[in-house]
Amino acid sequence: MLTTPPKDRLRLAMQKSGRLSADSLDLLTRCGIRVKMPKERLLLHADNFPVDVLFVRDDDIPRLVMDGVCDLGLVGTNVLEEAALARHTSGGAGGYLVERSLEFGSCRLALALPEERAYTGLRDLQGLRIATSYPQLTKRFLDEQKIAAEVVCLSGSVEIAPRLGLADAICDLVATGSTLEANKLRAVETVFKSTAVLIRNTREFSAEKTHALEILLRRIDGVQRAAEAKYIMLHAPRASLAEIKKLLPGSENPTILPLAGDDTRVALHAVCQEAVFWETMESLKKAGASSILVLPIEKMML
Ligand code: PRT
Ligand code: ZN
Repeated sequence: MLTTPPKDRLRLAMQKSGRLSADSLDLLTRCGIRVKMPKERLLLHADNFPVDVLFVRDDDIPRLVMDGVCDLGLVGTNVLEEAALARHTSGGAGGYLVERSLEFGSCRLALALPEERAYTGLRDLQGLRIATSYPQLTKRFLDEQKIAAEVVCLSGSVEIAPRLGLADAICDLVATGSTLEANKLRAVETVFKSTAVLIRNTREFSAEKTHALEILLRRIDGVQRAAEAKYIMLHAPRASLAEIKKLLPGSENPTILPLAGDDTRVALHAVCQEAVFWETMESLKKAGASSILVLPIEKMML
């Protein structure tokens, strides 16, 4: 039985096995925190950072954080908002704060109808039976849109509900859309856009935990900044430097170095804060750049 986390170590809840687990663990690794994947164990201690990781089902994460059993959690906003709405409806206490939005776990909760069913607008949802694992988010959307429809709650395999005659429509998570397609369904409305987030309990942390969280957040920011950022190196005619600098996405003050034995050309090094696409490289080449190298950046602290 788990009780309140210790005063000097953060307790972080993350998904044990599922769509968020590899990315969650990868985020910790990239933040320099060593946690070995569990075999049987529920709670693991990082050996080089004051954090203990609790591996659980994603649905349990909001409650564990709101109740203070864990200080932090990595969870999708779909699960978080659904749990928060349910808690609000039942009058439960306990709060959370979103510390960071993360660059994984993106999906949307969408209303979908059988392909053959005509759809001209929200009014066509009136009076339908809608199957979902997200009754709170679905009901909120329907209420906001003033649609009277019946919400049927299913815990899984929602996409087969129309075929089984259990519902007329579904409200389920969509990422690529291939599950809908395979089940001859088509998304007609987006109910909620979701991404993974890092949340914390709202109670005041001890000085040790506050300090550890500050370091963790700084590292997460560094990891997220570095994910898109690239280090770019190229050779360019001196005469085209102004044009070339304008083409570099999100870069300030590049370093310009002379090239041995060539007075007309220089080497340019720059950190680009945004992604460098092939199109950008092609434009650079057109502007006279050559030997263009784009390198990943592992960590960044500004
Ligand atoms: O066992 P546990 O309860 O922990 O896991 P789970 O089975 O409830 O969740 P899991 O691992 O499937 O998803 C965890 C979280 O990942 C979700 O709560 C979302 O925040 C996020 N996520 C991102 C997704 C998807 N993308 C996603 N595509 N969760 C589920 N799906 C499912 C969706 O339900 C549908 O069945 O994938 C299918 C649709 O995918 P596409 O690509 O075919 O559109
Ligand atoms: Zn789940």
